[in-house]
Amino acid sequence: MTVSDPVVEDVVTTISRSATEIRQGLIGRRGTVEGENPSGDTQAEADVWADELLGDRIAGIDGVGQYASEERADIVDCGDDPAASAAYAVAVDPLDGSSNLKSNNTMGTIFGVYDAALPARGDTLVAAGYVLYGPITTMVIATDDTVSEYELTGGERTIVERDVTLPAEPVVYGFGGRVPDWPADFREYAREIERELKLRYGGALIGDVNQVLTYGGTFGYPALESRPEGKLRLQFEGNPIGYVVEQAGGRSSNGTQSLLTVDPDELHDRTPLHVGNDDLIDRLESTVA
Ligand code: AFP
Repeated sequence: MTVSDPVVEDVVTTISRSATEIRQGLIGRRGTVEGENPSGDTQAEADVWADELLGDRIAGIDGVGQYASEERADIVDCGDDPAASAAYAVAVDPLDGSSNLKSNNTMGTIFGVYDAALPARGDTLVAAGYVLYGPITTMVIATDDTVSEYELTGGERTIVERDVTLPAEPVVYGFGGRVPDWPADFREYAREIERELKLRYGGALIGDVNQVLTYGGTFGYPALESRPEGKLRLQFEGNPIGYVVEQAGGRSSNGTQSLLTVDPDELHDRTPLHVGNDDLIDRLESTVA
């Protein structure tokens, strides 16, 4: 099943076809490189390699005017006229959860296709999604029409579920950061949720969010006492994941508002990130607001 917008379809196909290569390329690239990414995080060899691979391919797509990555300080202007009104901007987290490489746990590739120059609000997204490197490689693609899930084999994608929606009854939760570093109001909310749902936290946003999309519940990486701006990046993680979950009938929040309505200042802005069933996010906002 293809996406109706031909440029978005090209982006999605480029990522899905690269995913098989990325998964294979993780072998032998599990070490870290000198230096840090623009957010100050340690980089795995695979982070840099996946970014170079995806950057070259996505920047070459007609209709893409900008490429930006969690691993690069600056935006890459692509094509003849990057500022062309018809041009989309593609933001990518090439390898989300790369610290899971060492422990051989789930990881992902996250993408967002913005109909605006970066840094952009999440409500300018026309498509977003992720590849999940789990026991099998799957891909979730959200557009303004629907959310679909695919299995990826041999560079091709096979639809496994159309119109993916968050299950009405929440089952799982996962919260990042350390408990002593959670603000008191979030700790109060977390204590309630812990008594109601099952803990599922794997250390990679994509793996944890995919559990919420599959079983219902909530994932959060809250504002911390030591880091009130949160850990996760708005352009590369918050907006794309917020878009997917909202398109699937759930909600996203930075603690006070939908992630998709946050006005960005900088390309690598961080944000508190909460996604999941409506009533769980409503309860979060009423507790921490
Ligand atoms: P890495 O890409 O450095 O592994 O970070 C993964 C991540 O950005 C996101 O995927 C996780 O939800 C979150 O960080 C995990 O953070 P903690 O290591 O603090 O639990």
